[in-house]
Amino acid sequence: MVEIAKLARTLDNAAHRARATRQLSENTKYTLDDAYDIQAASIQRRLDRGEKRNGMKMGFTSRAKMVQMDLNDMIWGRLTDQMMVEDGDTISIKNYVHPRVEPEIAFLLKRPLGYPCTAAEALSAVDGVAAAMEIIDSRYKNFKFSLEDVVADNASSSSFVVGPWCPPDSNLDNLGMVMEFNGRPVQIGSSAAILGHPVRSLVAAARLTAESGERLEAGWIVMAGGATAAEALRPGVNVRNTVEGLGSVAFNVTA
Ligand code: OOG
Ligand code: MG
Repeated sequence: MVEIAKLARTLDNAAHRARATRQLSENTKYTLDDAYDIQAASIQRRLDRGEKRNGMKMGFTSRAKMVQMDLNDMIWGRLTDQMMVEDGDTISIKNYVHPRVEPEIAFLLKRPLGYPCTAAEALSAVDGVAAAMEIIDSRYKNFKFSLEDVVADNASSSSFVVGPWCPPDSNLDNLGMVMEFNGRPVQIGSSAAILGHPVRSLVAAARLTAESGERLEAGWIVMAGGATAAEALRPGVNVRNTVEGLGSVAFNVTA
């Protein structure tokens, strides 16, 4: 028997205290289904502390990310209101273990989205699209993990920041994306890196949530996944992601 609650507590504590922990798979044999159960239980602890669920994130939807982390399967995680950083705000590196940032695109849903759905149906549930960034912060030492380990650890999700919402019918096809540290480009990519088109990530998000017995809800944000490899954060950087036609989103990092 895999001790779901105990493993969930280990990861929740590691996130809460910003202290790295060993990969669960070093001591425990568990399946991918167990991993999603551990994730759900660890997020439930956050909800029990008063956080509110407000979306979901997709992971490994681009080749750049799969290559960087040496994993080839799409994964997903859960977002809460506490994870949200306001556009332009400052985060303290102290609250993280070893954070990295990646340029993304976010969707805001105006109505629930079940599965099956076509790309057009998915887009008809969208209220806005925006330039976004995800701050990932694996709770495992050295940012190293198996597929099960990273799924249990809420797909490394730690924080996310979303720029001004643009109209839902904005073109998302092959948009240039530039992520800068203090005005210097550190990652350059295209929205096409995200499964060929970010709406495919939204459809996949609907499918994966449905498969786990949940549903994408009205008001939720869906993060489509990093278009490029992630960059390590350090104090003193201003981080900006600019997406062609969608504008930009930024935050600052202090010690
Ligand atoms: C896992 C999370 C992947 C993405 O956008 O592909 C992810 C990780 O790289 O630690 O968030
Ligand atoms: Mg991501």
